[in-house]
Amino acid sequence: MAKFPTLQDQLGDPIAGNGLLHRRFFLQSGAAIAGAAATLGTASAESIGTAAPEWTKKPGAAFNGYGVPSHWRDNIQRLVVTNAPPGREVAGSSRTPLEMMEGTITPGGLHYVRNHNGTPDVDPNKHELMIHGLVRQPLVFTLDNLLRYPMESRIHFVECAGNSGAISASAEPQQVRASTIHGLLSCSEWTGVKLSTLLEEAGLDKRGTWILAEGADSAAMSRSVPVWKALDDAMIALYQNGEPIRPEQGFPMRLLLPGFEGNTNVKWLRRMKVMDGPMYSRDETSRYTELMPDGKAREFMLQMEPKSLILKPSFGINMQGPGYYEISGLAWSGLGRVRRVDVSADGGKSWAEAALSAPVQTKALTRFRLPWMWNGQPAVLTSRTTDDKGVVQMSRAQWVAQYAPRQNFHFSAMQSWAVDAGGKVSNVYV
Ligand SMILES: Nc1nc2c(c(=O)[nH]1)N[C@H]1C(S)=C(S)[C@@H](COP(=O)(O)O)O[C@H]1N2
Ligand SMILES: [Mo]
Repeated sequence: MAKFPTLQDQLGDPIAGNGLLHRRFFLQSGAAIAGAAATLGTASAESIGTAAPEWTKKPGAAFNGYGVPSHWRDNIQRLVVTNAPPGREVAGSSRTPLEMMEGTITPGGLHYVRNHNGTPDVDPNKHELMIHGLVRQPLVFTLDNLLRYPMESRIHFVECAGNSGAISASAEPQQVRASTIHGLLSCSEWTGVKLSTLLEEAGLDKRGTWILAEGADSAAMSRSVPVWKALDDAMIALYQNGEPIRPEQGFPMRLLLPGFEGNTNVKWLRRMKVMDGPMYSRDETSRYTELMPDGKAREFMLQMEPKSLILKPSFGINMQGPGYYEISGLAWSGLGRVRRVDVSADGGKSWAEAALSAPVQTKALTRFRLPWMWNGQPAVLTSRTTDDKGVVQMSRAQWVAQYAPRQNFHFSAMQSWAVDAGGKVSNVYV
């Protein structure tokens, strides 16, 4: 008699410590996956048939102009964090609830927000973008002008230079959700005009090596951007996930510098001045540099390093007893594409390569997954990514050793989560 393969047959034996299984489970045909999933289901339905609930028997809600998420999930909210003095709460951030989400795209309403002086209410009919300095002809664009240029769409993450740092740099691991630590990170499909198109029209002077980008908010946030980046993949973004860019992301236009630290992605962009060197503006001298052990500071660390993060499980997302689980998380690199993600369940002693969910795009969040048969014993989960430039994510100890004490910008080290025998997940340093 033919014997159906059991879940264990399909999953195979663990390939790394504490029950990590081979990623091929996710690469196999749907049949194998269906077989495994069925084992988590039950044999009889309670809501289909005579006991069917109310909503199956009467008309549903009417149409509306702009939909909102299910009220059953209205606990999925950005986490507002501000250390500003009373009355100055518009300076601070709200963080994307990464551990409550799936896939890789951040809906507009959950994109993290980092503001230095609040979100301005910019009138798109009055806003202007000026390109001047070392150019043949200074140009001023309105939104309507820009909308007539050729556009392109690309999926990219934006990550704050301060992401992960303040909390990960603390001496003791803090017991907070992944998004409290790492939630200054989001990923969208951005649509707009290539900056190189506008710079070509203005006519770049050969002496132009840097461009000062300035926002129209009352912080007048400004950062110097190297010309090579402006001519490479920089965009004046006008749309975010298909809708006009949200006010909090820079409506009506922002500078998008894929893979560069968040602060260089100037929102409510009003001016770009071509110069023969960096401006050393307040926003780039008061922050975003790293003090080295020898007392010198590292400046213009513009590209975000490869990074990965397990979200399921993570602090607050506990295990529901021994058995089959999918470990899942996000990986990204400001230098290019994610090439691989390795996962450990024994604090880095042994590793298994995770499956990457397609498409894997450059400077975009990438979802990784790995099957895990948890035997109910304590485990320490960690992930480590390598990008297509061959750069490998650092351990916390390696990262900290690069700098003088208490540095916390551009923190890109590995995050570890301990699982205790009861399935409770906590933040640990390994
Ligand atoms: N004009 C302006 N641009 C700005 C900021 C700002 O306060 N004003 N904050 C910067 C910082 S520090 C970051 S991390 C990103 C955040 O982008 P987001 O709010 O769309 O997530 O915007 C950058 N651009
Ligand atoms: Mo930032």
